[in-house]
Amino acid sequence: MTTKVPRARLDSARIHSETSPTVRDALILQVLESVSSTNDAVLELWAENPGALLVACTADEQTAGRGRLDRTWMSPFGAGVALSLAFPAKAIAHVPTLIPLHFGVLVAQVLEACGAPVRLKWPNDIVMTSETGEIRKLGGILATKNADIVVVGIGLNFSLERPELPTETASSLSLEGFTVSREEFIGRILSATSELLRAESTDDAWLADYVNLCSTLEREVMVHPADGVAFKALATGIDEHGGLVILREGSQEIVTVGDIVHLR
Ligand code: BT5
Repeated sequence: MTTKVPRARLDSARIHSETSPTVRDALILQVLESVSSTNDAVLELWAENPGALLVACTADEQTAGRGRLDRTWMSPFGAGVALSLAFPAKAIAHVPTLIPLHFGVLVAQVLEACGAPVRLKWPNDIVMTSETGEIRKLGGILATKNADIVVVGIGLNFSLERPELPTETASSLSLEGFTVSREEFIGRILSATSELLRAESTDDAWLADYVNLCSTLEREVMVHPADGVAFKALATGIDEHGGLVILREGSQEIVTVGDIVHLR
């Protein structure tokens, strides 16, 4: 019989020590044991801290984590990162549809620095790809923007085991052979976010990084529009608003909302 070692709680002091000194002064960070959704908790924290540049909430477990279109996001205790960031909408020039793409790039760059090279699947998935092109989902991003505030939620599987994963195509960093500290990841994401907000840049050079990291391009895909019938197409690019450029029966179209299945 094997006895399982209980999973450790997030170490708040370690997260702080992993952030760069410039972030520490501007950051309000809440580390919770359990919460319904960090995207909701971060809004409460934001309301209590008017004027903050960056407010963040993370939790060891979410009991009602959300994906896009009100889908469920599984966050079993101590096995992943559920992290939500809130910052003033005026601190970022992007149109809302670009925000999850840009944070996808930050997540991929941070994971690369932590020794785990991942790729991105349009629009908001953090994935690993096999040599045969098979995709395994490790995480996702859920971003909302209104006139005053942007909330970016990042969900990432660190040590989830196979039975804990909701689909056959889901995976975790540990199942893929990578050991990454959750605290280091969170600390680095907070630092990268603060740098992005301080830069006040309208430069979209990062979009080239997205294109390089995106495993969806130059592939045949099945497009499942949010409100329509699925169809096959070739994914060829990303437009300036973060839409997926596709060739459908020889004509170019842009997909703005929906799900993509990679065919080969
Ligand atoms: C996403 O949605 O991938 C965005 C996930 C964002 C989660 C974060 S966690 C912190 C913050 N607080 C929240 O409440 N949410 C954010 P979407 O593309 O709609 O994918 C959702 C689908 O992924 C589900 O329908 C499942 O099929 C699958 N899924 C759910 N949990 C998963 C997990 N842990 N790993 C891999 N796939 C998962």
